[in-house]
Amino acid sequence: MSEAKKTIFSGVQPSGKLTLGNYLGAIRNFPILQEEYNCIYCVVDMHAITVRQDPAMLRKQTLEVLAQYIACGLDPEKSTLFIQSHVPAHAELAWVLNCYTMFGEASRMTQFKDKSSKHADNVNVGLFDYPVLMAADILLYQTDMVPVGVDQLQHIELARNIAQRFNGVYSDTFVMPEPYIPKAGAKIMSLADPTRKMSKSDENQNSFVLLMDKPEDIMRKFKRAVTDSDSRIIMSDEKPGVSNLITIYSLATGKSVDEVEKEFAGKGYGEFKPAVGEAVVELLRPIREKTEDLLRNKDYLESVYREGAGKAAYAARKTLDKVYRKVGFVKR
Ligand code: AQP
Repeated sequence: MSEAKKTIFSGVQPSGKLTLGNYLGAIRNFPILQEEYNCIYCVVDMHAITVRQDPAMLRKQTLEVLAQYIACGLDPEKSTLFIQSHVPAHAELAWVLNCYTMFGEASRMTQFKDKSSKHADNVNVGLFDYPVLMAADILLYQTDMVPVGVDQLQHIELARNIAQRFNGVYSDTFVMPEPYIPKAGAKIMSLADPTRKMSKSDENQNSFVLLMDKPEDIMRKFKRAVTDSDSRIIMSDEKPGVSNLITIYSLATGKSVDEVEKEFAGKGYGEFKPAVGEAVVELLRPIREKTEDLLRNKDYLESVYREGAGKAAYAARKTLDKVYRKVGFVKR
C-alpha cells in the first residue's frame, strides 16, 4: 500500500445473497476506484452476526461475497481483499471507540431502530454497537473515502464525530473519512414497494434481484415490478416505481435518463419492463458466471483472503498501536 495514494475502505455483510441494490449502490464503484487509490475491501462477517446467522451458511456466504468482489472486477493484486474477523484489530479498536461514543448519539441511528423492529426477539448489544464497529473498520485504515449507498451516510457521520472527538482529546490520530455516494443508484428501491429500499432481508422474494438470480427469475421479477396506472415512462417523484426502473435501466445500459425517456416515449410498460429485465440479465450474467467459477476454486479464494488479511493487519496495527499509546496503555 503506497503512502502517496488516498485510501478507500468499504465492506459488505455476508448476511445473505447480494442484491442489485448492493451492486449498483456500492460494489459497482469499487473496481473503478482501485486504479487510483489504495483500496481496502472487506467482507464484514462480524457485522453479520448482529442478527442470527446459520454458521454453515455464514461461512458459505462469506466466500461468496469474496468471489463476487472479484467477479465484479476487483483485482486482488490491486486491492486488499479480506475477511473482517481475520484482523482482530477491528474488534480491538471498536472497544476503545466505544468509550468515545455517547449512548445518546448511538441511540439515534435509524438502522438500529429499523433492525431492532425487524428482529424484535433479538435486540442485542452488538446490533446497537454496529456503527461503532463500522467506525473502527473505517478509521483503522486512515480512510479518506468510503464508497457506500445512501443508507450508510448516518453511520459515516457518526464515524466522523467519533474521530473528531478522539482527535480533539489526544491530537490528530485519525484521518476524517468522507462518504463517496454515487450520483445514480445510491438508493435502489424495492420492486414490490418502490417507497422502500431494495433489501435482501425483505420477506417478499419478488422485491429484490440477486446477483446470482437465474435469467428467468430476473425477467419474472421485472415483469411483476410495481409501477402505476399512468403508463408514461418518465422520471418523476410521483412515479417512484417507474423512476426506479429507469435508474436501473440507465445504469445497466450506460444510457442517460434522457435517452431512456426518448427510447420509450409513446411505449408502455409491456415493452419497458422486459427491456429492463433483459438489460439486468446481461449486466449480471458475467458476474454470476465468474462467481460460479471462482467458488469452484476454494484454494485460490483462500490465498486471496489470507494475503489480504496479512496486508490489512499490518496497516491496522500501525493505527491501533498509536491509539493504545495515546489512551495510556502500557506498550507490549
Ligand atoms: N437498495 C440499495 N441501494 C443502494 N445501495 C444499497 N446498499 C444496500 N442496499 C442498497 C449498499 O450496499 C452496501 C452493502 O450493504 P450491506 O450488505 O452492508 O448491508 P445493508 O445496507 O444492510 O443491505 P441490505 O440488503 O439492506 O441488508 P439487510 O436486508 O440485511 O438489511 C452498503 O454500502 C449499502 O449502502
